[in-house]
Amino acid sequence: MSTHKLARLAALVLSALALSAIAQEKKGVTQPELNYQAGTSPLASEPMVQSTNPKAPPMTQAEFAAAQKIYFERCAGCHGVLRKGATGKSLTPDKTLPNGTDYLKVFIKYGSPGGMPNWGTSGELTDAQVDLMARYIQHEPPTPPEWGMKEMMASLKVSVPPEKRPTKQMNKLELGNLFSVTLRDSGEVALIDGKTKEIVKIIKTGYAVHISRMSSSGRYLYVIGRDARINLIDLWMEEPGNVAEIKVGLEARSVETSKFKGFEDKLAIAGSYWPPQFVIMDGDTLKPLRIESTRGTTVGTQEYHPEPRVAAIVSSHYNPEFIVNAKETGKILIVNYKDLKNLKITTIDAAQFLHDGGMDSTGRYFLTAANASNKIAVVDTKENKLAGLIEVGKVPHPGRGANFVHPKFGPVWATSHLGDETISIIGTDPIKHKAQAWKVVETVKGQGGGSLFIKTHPKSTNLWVDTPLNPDPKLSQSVAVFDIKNLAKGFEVLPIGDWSGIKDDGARRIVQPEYNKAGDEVWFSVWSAKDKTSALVVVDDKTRKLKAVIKDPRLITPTGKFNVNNTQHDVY
Ligand code: DHE
Repeated sequence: MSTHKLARLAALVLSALALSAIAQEKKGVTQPELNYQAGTSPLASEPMVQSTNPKAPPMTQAEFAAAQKIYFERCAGCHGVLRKGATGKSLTPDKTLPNGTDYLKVFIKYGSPGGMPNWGTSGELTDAQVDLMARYIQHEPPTPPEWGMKEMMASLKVSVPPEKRPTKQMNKLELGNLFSVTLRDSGEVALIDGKTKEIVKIIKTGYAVHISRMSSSGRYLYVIGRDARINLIDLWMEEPGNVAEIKVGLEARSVETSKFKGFEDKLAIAGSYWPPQFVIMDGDTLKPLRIESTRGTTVGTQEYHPEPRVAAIVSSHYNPEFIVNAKETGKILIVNYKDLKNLKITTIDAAQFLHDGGMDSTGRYFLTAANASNKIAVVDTKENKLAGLIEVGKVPHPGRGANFVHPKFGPVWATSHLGDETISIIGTDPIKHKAQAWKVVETVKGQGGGSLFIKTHPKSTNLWVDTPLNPDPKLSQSVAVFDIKNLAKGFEVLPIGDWSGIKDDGARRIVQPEYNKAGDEVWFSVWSAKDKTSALVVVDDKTRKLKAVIKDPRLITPTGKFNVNNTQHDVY
């Protein structure tokens, strides 16, 4: 190596060490937060073609395969499947080759305050693996296979055809108060009776199951796994169970159903991370009808992006339309499902890195986080226009958000943040509170950063804010609750982790408040690793006192909980 190169490298190591120290001190970019973004992709086990770049350092096929696995388990969540960049930087050979192996090794080992984890010094990767990854990213990124109509049809299984299904509810369950609970690491959902708190049934679903959504009537439950498998569960059967399943891609997060008058229970839609596309299906069989790619140009600089992942999807109540977030391009697609042969899509420019979101209390406006842009975009689903683009705190993460009536500013919607402790409250009434509409009317401070979900209910005056990804266990194992009538008073902290009675050394992260149908109970997941005890804790909403603890060896890694009635009617 030349003296010049050596000097450059020495300077880089020194600055990387300094930056890494700053990064660790810097509030907001915590290790759990980074790990959350860099979640494991099921693509790690997909066979892909190795294309070798002769200018890049040599790699054997075995080395390439090992590096590819690490890439999809640790890096793809931020840098993208094709390494074109998402919330992390682009890592294509035109960028990585000029830097060279030694330079790249420093970044991989020590990280950067921009958000790159210190994979080497944290002990997550050995020096040999750091070297492997530095060489790997100088080669052409391998491309996973596409997944079109042929593959979808081959994966479709309709185990109980519609004509063999009951014509009325055959069980005695109070379906509106049933909860579908994600058992993340066992690839299952638990159906739990809201009144008795008993597990009605555990149903096998996709790998690292992600969310549940309801059909318009509340009869069908749709569950999607990260492996893009959708399970259709009929809640009317004597014993609710799977009636159809399909694999819509290789990796996915979102599923939704048609809710417009005349289309109730008729259609379903799923969006995938890979391939970057969405598919509209028959609501009662999951038969794919129309696949549409999201590949295209980004908002602002209008550069081509090869893999805009599909994030949240909601269903319009005003038009026969689905509202689809294309994450990397920052575009919100309003897909009219009335005529699938002559598909009409309205494209709304929002901001990059669209993620999760929900409706306002009237069901007309969709408020969604452009998370790494620190913005909330508002879409008017009646007029199909962008109603606002609002600067909020650092990395908003609302889930579906929280709607309530602010004592001074009228109807509002709130989000908490992954990257700071604030809660941004946004006015949502453009008629009676025009001056405040689509503006942050108040910002309050919660317990800390690392929040994922915020929740209230129309019948409640409590606003619950979780902090499961905060590095301080005191915060990640408890929840903050505000009084909506007096937000300035600050919050009370409830030690949900302690209330669960779990004594082993599990993480006991408290995640995702979810109300029961009546709005007088809030359910929390106490989320520990799959070999540790987890639980659900139910709190009385009025008294804020412990009401019940649901513990069962089958409750492995519970995370999201979806009350049938609240999910069906967008109550949050
Ligand atoms: Fe989620 C919703 C993507 C990690 C629990 N998550 C969503 C949505 C998206 C998404 C796009 C919105 C779906 C919709 O409304 O149509 N989630 C991702 C990721 O890409 C990410 C960051 C990394 C990954 O590897 O998947 C990720 N999510 C997580 C978790 O680690 C969580 C906390 C635990 C788990 O079960 O995996 C988690 N995500 C949830 C939950 C919702 C969700 C509970 C639905 C919230 C709601 O109230 O609707």
